[in-house]
Amino acid sequence: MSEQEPAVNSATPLIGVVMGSSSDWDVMRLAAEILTEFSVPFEAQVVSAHRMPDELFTYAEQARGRGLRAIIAGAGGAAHLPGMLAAKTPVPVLGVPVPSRHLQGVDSLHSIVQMPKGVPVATFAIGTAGAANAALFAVAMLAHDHPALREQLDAFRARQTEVARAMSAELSL
Ligand code: RP5
Repeated sequence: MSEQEPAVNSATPLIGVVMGSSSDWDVMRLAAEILTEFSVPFEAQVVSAHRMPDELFTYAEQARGRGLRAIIAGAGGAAHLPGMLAAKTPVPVLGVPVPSRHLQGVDSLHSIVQMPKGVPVATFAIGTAGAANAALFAVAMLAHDHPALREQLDAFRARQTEVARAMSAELSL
């Protein structure tokens, strides 16, 4: 694990967080917050598939060489960003369906999850839960080579368990 401070757009990111628009950031920042909590170096940027196709290709083509271990890609509507990234890089792509104005993200989900056989995109839940879980999944992937992350993940889960156990005390008529 790098000793450097975690930050958006770290000099040596292990995880790329990309999205189709700055309007996706309210959702995708949940992924950034988890990566920050676990001190995983990452970068975050807008790479619109249909408005910046050249940049998308460049990003995907350079991802492995730059040392990215996973790309968390969020997009809404006809959400081709994760699939196109996956088509152009062997780096695992974790897709986050962003809620859309007219179809509430069901369109985003179907666009991302229905990849044809041969080019996988790991697809998460619509919205903030999906963004957070994609980051937790990325942490779990890194944890294999980083024992400290494994311990952090165990502690994270243990805290959740304690919170859930305490919930019974909140029940009342
Ligand atoms: C997609 O279109 C983006 O991922 C975003 O979810 C959606 C709307 O984009 P904006 O019109 O807000 O830029 O490409």
